[in-house]
Amino acid sequence: HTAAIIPCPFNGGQGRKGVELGPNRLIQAGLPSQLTSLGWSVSYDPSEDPREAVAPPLPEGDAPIGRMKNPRLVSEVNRKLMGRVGDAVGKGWLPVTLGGDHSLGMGTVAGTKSVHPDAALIWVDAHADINTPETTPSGNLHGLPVSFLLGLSGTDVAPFNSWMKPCLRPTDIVYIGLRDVDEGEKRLLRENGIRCFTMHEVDKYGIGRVMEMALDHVMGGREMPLHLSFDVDALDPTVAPSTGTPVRGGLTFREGHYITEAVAETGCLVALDIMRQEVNPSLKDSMSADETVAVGCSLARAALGETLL
Ligand code: DIR
Ligand code: MN
Ligand code: MN
Ligand code: MN
Repeated sequence: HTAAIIPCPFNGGQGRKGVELGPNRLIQAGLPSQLTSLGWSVSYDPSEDPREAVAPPLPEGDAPIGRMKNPRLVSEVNRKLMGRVGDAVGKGWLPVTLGGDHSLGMGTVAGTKSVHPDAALIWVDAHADINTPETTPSGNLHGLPVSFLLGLSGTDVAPFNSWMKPCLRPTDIVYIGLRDVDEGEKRLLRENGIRCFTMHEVDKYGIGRVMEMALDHVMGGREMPLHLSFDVDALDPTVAPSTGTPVRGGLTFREGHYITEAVAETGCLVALDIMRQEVNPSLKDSMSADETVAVGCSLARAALGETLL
């Protein structure tokens, strides 16, 4: 098996600096060699500067379009990322995309879907990231990737509609860990009948039963390609403190890892995103950054088959 590490130091989908430092920190922490130790052959080119992929030339500038901030930048970065993820999946490799903010989910999922149109998607997040250009309260595109993938009303807009075609059905996606969902998003989730396991369901059923139900829902017990997009802010801030919008009451360390372990057990994982470990370079925060980076690495290892025994 080959895992292709795709570092994506991108912060254009939201306003805070720091999220672009995550990928390099995971690599410095030894993620490539950790995956090698698990028996993967790892495709990763240290001589390639990942910053080039996230800084495309934008001759026409990047003024907001409607409420959307940095629309051309986010669009172009995701268009390229779709190609990279699609190439890897097409070769039978497992792309491990290291974000970067979660607007990148647009490109990663579209890349997986370009090869496996029937792929299931598990979105682990405190947030639903399903605002549309009309419902977004912030204009930050990290809050919109799922609506573009679904092709919800209002998403057929330039510059995205030149390359991004709706590729996800509402029955393909399941959420785990939600606890900070905007009013407009609640309506969209309801209207589209999307299955959500919020923190309430995690408390009620336990993570074991939640994973059974989640996998049943999107994969129906069948062998089906599976994409896991893991936003580190799904974890409780005590576990992953170094993230831009900490929301209390999140997944424990074990619950987060159980999700990735259960995904590994399916044997169906075809693409993995580890998004949004934000790293603040200031000394005061360096401990929490280290902890968060360590959790990002261990989640990736668990998803790629590391077991406790
Ligand atoms: C918020 C985004 N719902 C918005 N929040 C996220 O601005 O659309 N934070 N995704 O991580
Ligand atoms: Mn997210
Ligand atoms: Mn989030
Ligand atoms: Mn389905």
